[in-house]
Amino acid sequence: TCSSTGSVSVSSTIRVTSGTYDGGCRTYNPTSDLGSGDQDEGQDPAFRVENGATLRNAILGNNGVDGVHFYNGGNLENFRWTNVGEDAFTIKSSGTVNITGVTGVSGEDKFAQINAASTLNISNCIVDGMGKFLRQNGGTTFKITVNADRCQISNMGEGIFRTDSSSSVARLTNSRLRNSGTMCIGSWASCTGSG
Ligand code: DGU
Ligand code: CA
Ligand code: CA
Ligand code: CA
Repeated sequence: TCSSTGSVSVSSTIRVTSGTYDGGCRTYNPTSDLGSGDQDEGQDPAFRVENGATLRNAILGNNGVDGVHFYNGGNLENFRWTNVGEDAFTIKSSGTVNITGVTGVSGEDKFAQINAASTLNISNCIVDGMGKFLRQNGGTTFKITVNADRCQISNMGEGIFRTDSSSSVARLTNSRLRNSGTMCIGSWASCTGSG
């Protein structure tokens, strides 16, 4: 996990469209141009990762705005949300998203928001203090597949995995849970996990 090596202000979304963007463990501070980090749904993300590209080694500062958006798959490694904003990350279009070595704290509602049929592999995560770990967009029935492994999840007001789709699948393995609410909420085809 990074110790901050300096800070950068972000007044428009940083797009990672190919290869690897290495943040050098700098702290990225969104300006109010992107949003205020509250529950407003109209905010922009700090980063947008696309087409299998990789974002690594960065800290999102105290204004979490709409976090990180993924289009057509992508990778996130060694990343910290200092203060999760509207949500921490969103899968906006189909693909496989691989996330490892991440910490996110102090959200109000969701850590992960899944808005398209996709596979999410997330490992070595620490998530503390928000409503839920993951939400498939309310009212949607496409299939998502979620594999969460070696995560530490604590202080979720509602729970861990929530969907309205009866074709979606989620599992949590090798993880530690404390005050993490209900494991599986909604109509999952399969949902398993324990601390
Ligand atoms: O359907 O799409 O909260 O991506 C309504 C909206 C809402 C999303 C979601 C998100 O569900 O804005 O953060
Ligand atoms: Ca939202
Ligand atoms: Ca959002
Ligand atoms: Ca917050």
